[in-house]
Amino acid sequence: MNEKIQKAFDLAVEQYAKVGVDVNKALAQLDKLPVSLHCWQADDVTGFENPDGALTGGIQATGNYPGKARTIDQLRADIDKAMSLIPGDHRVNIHAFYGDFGGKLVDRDQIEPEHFQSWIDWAKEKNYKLDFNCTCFSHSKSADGLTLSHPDPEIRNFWIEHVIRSRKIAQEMGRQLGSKCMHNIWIPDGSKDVTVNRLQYRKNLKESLDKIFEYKTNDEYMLDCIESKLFGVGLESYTVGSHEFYMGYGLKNNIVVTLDSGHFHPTEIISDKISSLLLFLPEIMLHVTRGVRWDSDHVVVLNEELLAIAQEIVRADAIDRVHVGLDYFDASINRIGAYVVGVRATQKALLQALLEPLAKLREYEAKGQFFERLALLEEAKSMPWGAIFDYYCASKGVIVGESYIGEIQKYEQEVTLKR
Ligand code: RNT
Ligand code: ZN
Repeated sequence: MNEKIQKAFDLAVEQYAKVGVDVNKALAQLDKLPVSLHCWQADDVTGFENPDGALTGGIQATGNYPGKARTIDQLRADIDKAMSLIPGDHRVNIHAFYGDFGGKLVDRDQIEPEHFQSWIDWAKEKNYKLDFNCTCFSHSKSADGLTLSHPDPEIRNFWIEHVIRSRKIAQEMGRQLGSKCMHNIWIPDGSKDVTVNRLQYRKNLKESLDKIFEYKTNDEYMLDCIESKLFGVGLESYTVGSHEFYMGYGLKNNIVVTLDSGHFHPTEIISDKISSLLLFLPEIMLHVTRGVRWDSDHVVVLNEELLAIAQEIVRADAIDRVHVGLDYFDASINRIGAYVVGVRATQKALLQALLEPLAKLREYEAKGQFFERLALLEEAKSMPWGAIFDYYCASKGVIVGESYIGEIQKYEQEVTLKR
């Protein structure tokens, strides 16, 4: 351990002890908080089913930065590189159209666990755990913006089959890796303009989900999650799977609700939703992203809402019940850098939350000492959590501070720019 890092850490530990915070305990908790890295940042949500296929479904990756991953090996190498610059053990979140199809066209209603075996083997080798998603977009059968809520029962059945198969794959991932795989269902369904029969599409979606969940999976291996949305690009006027829809469905059927921080009105935050959902659902899933003016999926940075999300998880004693995944796709900057910035920001937020003088704050609050609570919250902001994060990185053998920029530049020169 570098002497200066150790010294700064020791001083910080003393300072935290004064406000009743046990730094080593906080670090042990941080270690138990994996972040799920979304595989789709490395290739602008292209997947391997059809490398020339256009991204549809009302989501967009803007930018044309060179070096995107075009093969499974490239994508895995990029994730490995990002992981090497992130302290701790983490998860990788895979979408169904990233299967290892060996150049063959395997349609969505044909995918099998075998198409994901090489992902599982890679994860085993690298000590990652996996999460999974069905892919209900970028496909000819979703071209009109409708999938599970489609008026045509044949199209609905196609997507039902796809989602059931995806759930089986998730279950196999969880079984082989010995860690519950979170399987997320997000569909783009909606319409560009005024929709009259809003009820009918939602009925269709409800029935499709009922059929999907008729197939029972093993909760130890996988958990289903359902993700709502406010609107999509080109689907601005109506979204079938709205927040109310999925919250209702999730609460009624005991299915995990995914809160994506970009899927609400621009001033609406997800941090304050966590404690409510936790009272009614056993677990929740987060998709952490950064919207700028709209659901733009910018790289996550350490801002007020990210910190508030982390604080809510910790303050609600829910680190075992809230799954943190990232979900952004910025094609305008170095994509590996985008991963590292986002994960490190998330970990910094979680660490700050774990280092909060919570016992004292709770005590002040319970006694109605609100000036004291405010003052301590303000002081906590400038406590030396940075020294603790540096120590955490160093103790995990990961580059400390901004020096990782050079590592990414080197990888760019040696690898991604040569693609
Ligand atoms: C889209 C949703 C969804 C996707 C991924 C690719 O708005 O956020 O989670 O980003 O499934
Ligand atoms: Zn999402």
